[in-house]
Amino acid sequence: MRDIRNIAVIAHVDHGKTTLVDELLKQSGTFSERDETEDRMMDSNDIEKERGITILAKNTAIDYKDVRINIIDTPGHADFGGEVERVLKMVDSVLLLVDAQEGVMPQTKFVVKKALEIGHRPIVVVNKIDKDAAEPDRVVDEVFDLFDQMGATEEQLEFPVIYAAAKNGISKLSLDSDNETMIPLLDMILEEVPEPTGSDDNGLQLQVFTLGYDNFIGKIGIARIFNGTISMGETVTLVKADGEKVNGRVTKLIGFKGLEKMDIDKAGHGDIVAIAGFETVDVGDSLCDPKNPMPLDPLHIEEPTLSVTFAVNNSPLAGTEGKFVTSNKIQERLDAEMNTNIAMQYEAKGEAAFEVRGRGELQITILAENMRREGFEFSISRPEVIVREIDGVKCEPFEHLVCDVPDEFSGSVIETLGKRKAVMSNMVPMGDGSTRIEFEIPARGLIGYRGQFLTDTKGEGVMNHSFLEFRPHSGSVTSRMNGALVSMEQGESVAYSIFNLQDRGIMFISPQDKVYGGMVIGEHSRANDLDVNPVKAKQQSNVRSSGADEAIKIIPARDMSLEHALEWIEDDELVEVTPVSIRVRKRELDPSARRRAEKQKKDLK
Ligand SMILES: Nc1nc2c(ncn2[C@@H]2O[C@H](COP(=O)(O)OP(=O)(O)OP(=O)(O)O)[C@@H](O)[C@H]2O)c(=O)[nH]1
Ligand SMILES: [Mg+2]
Repeated sequence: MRDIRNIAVIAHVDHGKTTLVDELLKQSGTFSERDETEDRMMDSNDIEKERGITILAKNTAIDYKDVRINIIDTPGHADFGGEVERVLKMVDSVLLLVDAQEGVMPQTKFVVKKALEIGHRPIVVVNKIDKDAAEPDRVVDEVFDLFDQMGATEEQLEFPVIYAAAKNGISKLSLDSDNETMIPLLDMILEEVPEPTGSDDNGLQLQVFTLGYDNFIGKIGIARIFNGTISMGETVTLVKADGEKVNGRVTKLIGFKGLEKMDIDKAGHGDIVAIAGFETVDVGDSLCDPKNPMPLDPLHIEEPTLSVTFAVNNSPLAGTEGKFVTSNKIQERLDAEMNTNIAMQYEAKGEAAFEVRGRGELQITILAENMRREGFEFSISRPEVIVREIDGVKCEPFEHLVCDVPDEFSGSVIETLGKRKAVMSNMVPMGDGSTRIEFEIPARGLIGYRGQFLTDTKGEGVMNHSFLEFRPHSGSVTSRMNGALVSMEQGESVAYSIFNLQDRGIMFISPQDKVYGGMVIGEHSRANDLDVNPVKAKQQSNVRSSGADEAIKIIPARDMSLEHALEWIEDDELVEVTPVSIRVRKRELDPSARRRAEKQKKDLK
């Protein structure tokens, strides 16, 4: 069988993984002259394209000097760390990208820890050396120190280094080289990445690391073959994580090259292929030789840290905008999600609600965003951290937070974070008028913080965080300072009322928006909630008004995106999500019930 190398590309968010894969695809001659190529080709789904981030790990393959190189591009955002964890076992080495200016960031630490644990010896790619403020030597030192802290072996500490400007298609072994291609990196992959172990002569052992779906052929498992061969039409044994075994026939065997998929007849150990014919296949399952089924260890993924409740929408506008609104439909959709995404979990809570657990707000928002695009309607509660009992002690997730802020704002950032129980662990001037401040903070303290951070730094700060560990519960943290403006009427909002209300705070609605009693239509400038009437029209009088007071000026409403709304809400509020709208509402729509609930809560304290 052919010569193979398997690698994953891992890094902190935006350090250039997908861009690097583009260049490897282009420069290995995978495309013909006529093929049109675009940027970040592997970011193929709509939300990935819109946001310019990778969400799902995806594999591709290139042929270079007669060697097949299978490459898995992974997401860098901390919320999708589960995707990275599960592919690390499928490869024999990793390309660890580090931005030549930003250096080691929270998610760099996370992916390095996981890669070293598995025993990989990473190839370190110092990327973006074209940046003016690049300091490649400093970054290599940082990476060395990080490996050392993470308990790297001697061999892992002697990692190969290569410098790159992926955007320009350049890689070089030393900074003074004038090479203008990716060839040095491609050669390094052939030299440094170990060949797959195992043999074609052994019984089949293959593990599924991601799932696909095709309308014609059904569920597809994308898998690495660790031992043996697999052929089209062959009967093999599917072994599930719980040990259950089912025999089935391979109805389709698919190979990868570049962005193409093609039918193949046979594949051998070390290769990555897609297989159809097993409707019950899940991530982590093995396919084995029916004569002697020896499944591979199930994939272990770190537990979720955050939960929210997805519930059937019961607002007065329920069912008017969505296609799928029932509890059954929502549950089916969540089942489908958890099948392919082993970093998420859900549990039914009563009749019409589901507690969905994930790694962070973005992961949960992306699921919700996908669902609304598919026509779902539902409500989401405020994210809560998952508390775990460890040795009899109540523990909560802590995060490592790195803030890069212009010097003049560092004081206010430290102060606000202090109230959220963050402890500063490091502070260094970055030389360009900004400071890098590192904190350890309970994940709870980060909920809803991003908006505040952007305000505190006039939009110039950059913050990044990544899961650290579970630690003993750290006491209460401050939450939203402002109350809500709550509608007391149902109907369509009127420009005249909004004009009169906008002195009271920041509006979330525009004239002619649908509103209902209990819906939150804005943020009050004070701490308490205020019931207001946004549907009241101007009193008609017989006296003709002078033209002047008709030209009222409406301040544009704050754009409540799903993310924004989720960050903003408190425990007594919900976000109503439909394919058309994102609305914020009180859990209790009825004002007197709301007051009673509030009073009860105060009495309990
Ligand atoms: N200056 C410079 N910019 C680069 C380079 N490589 C990538 N970029 C830019 O960095 C940004 C992020 O690139 P991506 O390839 O999407 O990064 P990524 O690591 O795949 O990001 P995630 O998948 O979201 O973690 C894009 O705007 C790229 O154009 C480089 O070598 N130099
Ligand atoms: Mg990417």
